[in-house]
Amino acid sequence: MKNEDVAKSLDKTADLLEIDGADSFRVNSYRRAARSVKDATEDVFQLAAENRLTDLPGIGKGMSKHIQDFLTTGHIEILDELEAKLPHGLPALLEIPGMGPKKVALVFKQLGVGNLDDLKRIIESSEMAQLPGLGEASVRKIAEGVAFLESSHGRTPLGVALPIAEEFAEAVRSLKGVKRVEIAGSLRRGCETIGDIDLLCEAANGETVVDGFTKLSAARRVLAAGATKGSITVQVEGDRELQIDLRVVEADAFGAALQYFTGSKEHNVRLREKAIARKWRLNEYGLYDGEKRVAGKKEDEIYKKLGLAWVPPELREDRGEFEAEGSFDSLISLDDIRGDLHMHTVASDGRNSIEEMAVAAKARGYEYIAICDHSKSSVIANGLSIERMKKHIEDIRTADRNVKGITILAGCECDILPDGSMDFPDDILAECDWVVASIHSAMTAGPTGKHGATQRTLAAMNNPYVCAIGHPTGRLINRRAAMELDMSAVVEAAVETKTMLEINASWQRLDLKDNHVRQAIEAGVTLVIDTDAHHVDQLGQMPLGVTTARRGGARKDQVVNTGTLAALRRWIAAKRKRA
Ligand code: DGT
Ligand code: CA
Ligand code: CA
Ligand code: ZN
Repeated sequence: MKNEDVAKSLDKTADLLEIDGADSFRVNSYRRAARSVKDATEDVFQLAAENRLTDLPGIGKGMSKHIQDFLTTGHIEILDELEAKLPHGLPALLEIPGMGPKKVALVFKQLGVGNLDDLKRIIESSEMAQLPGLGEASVRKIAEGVAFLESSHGRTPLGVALPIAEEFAEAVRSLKGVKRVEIAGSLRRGCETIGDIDLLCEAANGETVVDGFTKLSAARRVLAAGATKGSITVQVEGDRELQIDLRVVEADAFGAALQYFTGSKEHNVRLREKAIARKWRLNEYGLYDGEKRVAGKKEDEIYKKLGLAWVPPELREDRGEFEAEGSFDSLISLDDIRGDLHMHTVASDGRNSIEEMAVAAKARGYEYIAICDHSKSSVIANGLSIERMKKHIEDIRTADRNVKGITILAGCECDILPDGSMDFPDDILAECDWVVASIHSAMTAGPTGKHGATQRTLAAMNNPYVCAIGHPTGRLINRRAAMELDMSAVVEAAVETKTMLEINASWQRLDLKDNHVRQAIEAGVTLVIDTDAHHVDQLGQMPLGVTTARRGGARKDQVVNTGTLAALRRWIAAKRKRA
């Protein structure tokens, strides 16, 4: 059990208490405790063993007892009571975008809604819109939320699936007789969500390898176990299960199998047509001229023999990769990244200090970073007032002098307000080296209705101090749909105003997404790939952003943080001078 598990149970208790109608003081005490446990740098087990749980902020004697109980028995009494009392389908309703505990409580108490099916029925009828405080607009939003949830159902975000896949690949690698393991499927292509994990291994003793695979302790259920293929499930995100397929192949077919099982299906169909055009055959065992295997051992040979350049997995979607001229050598890669220009510190809602972030970034080999804490309107994220921001800029300057070997830029993530103005006045922004502007509020409605988000974004880009737009569409993978944004207008204005667009590499966001990346670079936009790290560990999310950029076909020279600090400064100065 980890801090995360404890925090989840405390959060769930808060949710159910709120649905049950408990007073907000009590609800908040559980929420605060959950956050405190999640943010704790020490293991709760350790803290509990030393009777130090109450050292954590927001955890008093009573709460510490609940946590102790949970650690020893796996139960929190009050949570058990709530679960026994309330319908089992209620917590799932909280997953629906637009449904908070208050609304769940309302439909439960007034209309007896106890699960998703009940809710769908009630949405169809007119009853729901008549409830006090709901109305047609919010019912429509909830209906959209249900549809959104169902469309994403069963797919796991890339950032969740990848570490699981790597862990299992490593476990299979250590099984007897295994020569080589690769991740294939949508995961190798870097898709933003994953249906199942596909692993491929080279070994001669298929049956024993599959047997070892199905007996790994993290396996929850075994779906299939044969001589060359095994399927298991693992638990992810609460109660959901994620499938992992393992296929065992011989060395001579490994490249062909890797190509085949990487997909996509659409890409493979096109590739097979190329083989057929030469009167050859292509399958997961190799490329054949009659009975003769002309390629199979190595993946790139298959492409080469068909007269093609090897296609990076991220581009195998039949979105123009067969029509592309020349090789894909200039596609951006992780090694090209020289800095990270969006991260938070304890000054707003981050967990580490400026120095800690800088030292961690330096350890990753970066030459520069920008500290971008929240501006004053982001109240829940502890946004900085003007006075605090002034002091923060000084602190960043001091840290920059103290930490050698990396440049720390003074930046901010400034809110774009509902009317399109910036949350900080220009004179504060002018003191920053780098400004990311983001929308965090009023995401569904703006002053001009449907185009609110577009107008706000365009207004922000017109500010000479705004260097980049942060997470431009505001979507959260599987959780919240993108804002209604006229992306053509945004990319056009980005070029016109010399404003960069961010690929936010945070696993929940990946925003811009792949097809928007393509649209942006085709229009001539310069991109910046940032982690938006709130903790030193999250600096490690950069590969997800780079993968997204690769899926959009971005070259190194189209991403500003592959360049030198001097080039970055020139870019910023050029925009300021235009104004
Ligand atoms: P997913 O799991 O839904 O995120 O997507 P994939 O692409 O990983 O799909 P999956 O796991 O069903 O199959 C892995 C790869 O195997 C797929 O990308 C291409 C290949 N494959 C599977 N079934 C077929 C098929 O019927 N025809 C062809 N050409 N390829 C297939
Ligand atoms: Ca798959
Ligand atoms: Ca599969
Ligand atoms: Zn941020």
